[in-house]
Amino acid sequence: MNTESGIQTKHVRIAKMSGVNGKDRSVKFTKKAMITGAALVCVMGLFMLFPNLSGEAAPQTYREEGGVQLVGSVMAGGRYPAITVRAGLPVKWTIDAPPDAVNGCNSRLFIGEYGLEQVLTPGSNLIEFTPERTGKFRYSCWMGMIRSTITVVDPDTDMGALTAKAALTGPEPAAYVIPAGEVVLGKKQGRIQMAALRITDEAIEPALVILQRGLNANLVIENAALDSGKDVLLFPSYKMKAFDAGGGFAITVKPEGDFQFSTGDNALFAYVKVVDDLDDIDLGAIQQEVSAYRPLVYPESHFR
Ligand SMILES: [Cu+2]
Repeated sequence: MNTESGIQTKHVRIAKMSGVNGKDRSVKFTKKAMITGAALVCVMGLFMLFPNLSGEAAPQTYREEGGVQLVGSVMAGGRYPAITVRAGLPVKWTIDAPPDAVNGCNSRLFIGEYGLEQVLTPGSNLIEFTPERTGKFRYSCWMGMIRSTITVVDPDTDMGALTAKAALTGPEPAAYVIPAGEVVLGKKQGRIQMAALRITDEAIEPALVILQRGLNANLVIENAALDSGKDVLLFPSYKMKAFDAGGGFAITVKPEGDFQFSTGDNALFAYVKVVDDLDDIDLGAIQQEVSAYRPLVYPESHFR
């Protein structure tokens, strides 16, 4: 293969910003010149991602710890999760919101029974209350359009069966913080944008990708990992798996909303932030948002 068609790497300092600790630090951007079309077809698996519009709310996870009921659920764009808890014990309810699930309609939820208002942001959201009386209580978004229920059962109900079932079918938070220090921006070339990444055994580099909304994007992802668990990439927002055909992945997507992706072994995660204008971004805010985002592990059955 023509050596001139290989990947060139250069590090460009393009921004100075204020770090989280208040000190100025420079952000390193990795930009790689793109591979020619011929080389791409030679070595990489080509994948097109199409949005999955039907988000289903997963069942809850449940366990008790120190007299507190710990409930976990994952929300979908058009649906709130229904939960079941026991009366008399305090509840700590974590709602994990996938990046594409929060919108103007569902971002504020009201629980009338407990007089609670909660703002939901992508990532982990904690709601605390103590249910005193049994029954089925409705909660909804601020407009009353999206509704779901909190079912409060008798204190002596066995919650075991519920828990076991949920563990098999629901996405669960991963113990992983996406490293947002290094960033790659989509590079506009006419009517497409491109970004080059690399997978090693330690990380997806960079793990933060910023793309412009609605503009077709080519993600060229080199696979330099030795571990075969990195030969598959998972795109849960698209219910899609991509396979390394040798050398890496070439992913085409028309991004409409943020999404995460991970290696097939769910050991490494990356985040794609989608913005209206690549030339007008608040990088520090995006890095903070992505650092706080808790990635989700989806069950095998989620993918086509
Ligand atoms: Cu609403």
